[in-house]
Amino acid sequence: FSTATPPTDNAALKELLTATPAHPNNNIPPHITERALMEPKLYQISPHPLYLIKKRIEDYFQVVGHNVNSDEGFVSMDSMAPIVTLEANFDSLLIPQDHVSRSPSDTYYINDEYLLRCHTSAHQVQLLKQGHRQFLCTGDVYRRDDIDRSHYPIFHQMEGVKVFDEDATEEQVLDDLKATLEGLAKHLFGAEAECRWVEEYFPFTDPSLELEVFFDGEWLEVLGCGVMRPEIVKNGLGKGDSDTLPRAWAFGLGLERLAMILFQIPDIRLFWSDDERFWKQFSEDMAMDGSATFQTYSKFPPVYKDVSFWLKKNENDVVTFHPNDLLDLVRGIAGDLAENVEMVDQFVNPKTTLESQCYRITYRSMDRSLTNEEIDELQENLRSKIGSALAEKVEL
Ligand code: FA5
Ligand code: MG
Repeated sequence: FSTATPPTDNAALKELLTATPAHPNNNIPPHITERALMEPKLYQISPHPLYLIKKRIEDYFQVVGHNVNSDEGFVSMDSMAPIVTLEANFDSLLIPQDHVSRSPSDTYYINDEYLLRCHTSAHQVQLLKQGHRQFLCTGDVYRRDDIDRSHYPIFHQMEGVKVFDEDATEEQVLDDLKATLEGLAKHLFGAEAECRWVEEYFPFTDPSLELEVFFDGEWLEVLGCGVMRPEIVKNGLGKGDSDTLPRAWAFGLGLERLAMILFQIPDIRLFWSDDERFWKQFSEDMAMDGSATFQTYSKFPPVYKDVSFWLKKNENDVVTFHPNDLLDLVRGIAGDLAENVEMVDQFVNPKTTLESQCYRITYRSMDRSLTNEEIDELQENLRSKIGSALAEKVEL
């Protein structure tokens, strides 16, 4: 196990993120670096909806203090830097070497030791080791992921962990977890909200579940949770050789998803808006009660553009292109004008066995009408970036 400790202050973060030449493993584009260095975090700015939802959740858990150590009640941690070791993000959670979340197509690596955390679970063991037994931990997390209205490469999670007495059974812990989170859903959305449990798999919990809430015509996944694997709890509690199995539950929830449901925010990009038509709809008193419905101030027309290319094979006859390679380019060029990207066509040439894929990009601004010229320019830019940055992986 590595003993490296990640930097905690912003200057050290910046140095690591912008080191030149970048480590060969570094796959972090500039638009991600920029946001990783942003201070304060969105959930620290009143009355941003992420600030409001975080306060409401802390209210439900009757948080006794922030960034402190306490024997009683839940403590809320919200200023842990987003750079963590591979050990913290994966190994300490028993995530196997071949798990897809370790792949550079899914996770943003800085070098072979550090990455941008892909979940707040990266802090579970660390916080247990510091002596915390009931805590919430909020932070910005990073993933190479889909482009649509509920996915964004930087989003915010809140982790919750509760350790039980040695004599608690797995069933008691699971029942407590479900009751706690069902209570949270009611606290946030009222008794009428439609929720359902879905069985899941996480390497670090067993059993594992996800909670979905019905929103805007579809089931939206809001959190993952489960009974922590005893080996992980043992490691965190420092009880390496005791015979009894320590029990704890853990959950990781998506703050954007919960805020979208609570305030009826239709698109995840809105959280990054600096438009006053967005900001003026929220106020500090909404942290405590009343549910407000967000008034969409615009639904400007979308512009659709398709791009298609052949997937090249490397010397071992394997395709190296991953759709997330394209999505990073789209985000880098179009920023928040990119609303959705989906593959609309796929074709394999029987003679060459090469595959071609066609992607449809939906461009739309949340604040204004787009002109054809500006989108043509973005699309042209994208094509040329595909030709250069992905030259080894695809052919236009
Ligand atoms: C996890 O990240 C686990 N660490 C959660 C967990 C914690 C399980 C503790 C067990 C114990 P998952 O990948 O499903 O799980 O993400 C958790 C939540 O983050 C999702 O339910 C969703 O609400 C949110 N989320 C995931 N990806 C995105 C994204 N790209 N944009 C916005 N929100 C996202
Ligand atoms: Mg999930």
